[in-house]
Amino acid sequence: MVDIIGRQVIRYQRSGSTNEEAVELAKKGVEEGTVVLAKEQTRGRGRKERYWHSPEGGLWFSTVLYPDIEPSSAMMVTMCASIAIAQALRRISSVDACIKWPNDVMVRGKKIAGVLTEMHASTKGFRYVVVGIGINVNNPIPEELEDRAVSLKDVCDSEIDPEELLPCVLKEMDILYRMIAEGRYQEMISMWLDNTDMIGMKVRVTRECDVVYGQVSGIDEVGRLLVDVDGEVIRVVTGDVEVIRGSG
Ligand code: BT5
Repeated sequence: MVDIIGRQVIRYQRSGSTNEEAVELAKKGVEEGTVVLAKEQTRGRGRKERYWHSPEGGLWFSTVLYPDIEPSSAMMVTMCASIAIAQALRRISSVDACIKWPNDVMVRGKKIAGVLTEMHASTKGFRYVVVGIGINVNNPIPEELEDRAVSLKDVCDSEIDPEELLPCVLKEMDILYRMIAEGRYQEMISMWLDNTDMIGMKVRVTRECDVVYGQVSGIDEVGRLLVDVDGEVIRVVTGDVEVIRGSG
């Protein structure tokens, strides 16, 4: 039984983007925890308007939230989603899933899932937060993504019903979201750290203005990545972080 997340699930056969649908519902004040799911997306989105390949066979959905937290702690919501995915995947299929900052879930060094968080905040706080989750379950991975993406079917050698995975992810998210509401950020950070293998890895960080190289030393109290760059620890808020293979 869930408290908030997944109390209502709206299902589409096909949608442009479930995030787009969920944002529209959030603007109308739909019940918190409403999930919009599509079997197929025709305009699936990643961060920075990148595309998200989402044909039939995968699990593509978005959740509407109205968290009562400071906008500076927004990353907690994304963390809640990525931890939930990693834990659910392990629970349902025993795959070795780990999180790559900020929002990717990886299996065998390739991306199995991504999270896109879109929000509207004012000085008074959040009007809404929409958390979009895409998990490659049985969908084929196109050739151009084969070197960096993987599906659950590929790693398990058998098909898992996305509808079976959905309640597992929702249940995990529900527990973690309650932790956010109770201000248990430190516990969330510890769980995130338990689910990553990035600590100590050498990384390339592409920021808006430059590219820097360093070694991951942790994350801070609001989820920013800490990277040691020539003895100086920088905090990465946004940006793309690539692990330099062979490190760790
Ligand atoms: C993400 O962006 O990882 C966020 C993905 C969120 C998708 C969900 S599905 C439900 C909801 N509705 C939406 O429209 N979106 C959300 P980012 O970190 O920017 O990664 C995007 C990059 O991942 C692309 O540029 C590709 O290189 C790669 N990519 C595209 N499709 C992929 C897939 N199915 N699996 C793994 N990698 C993929």
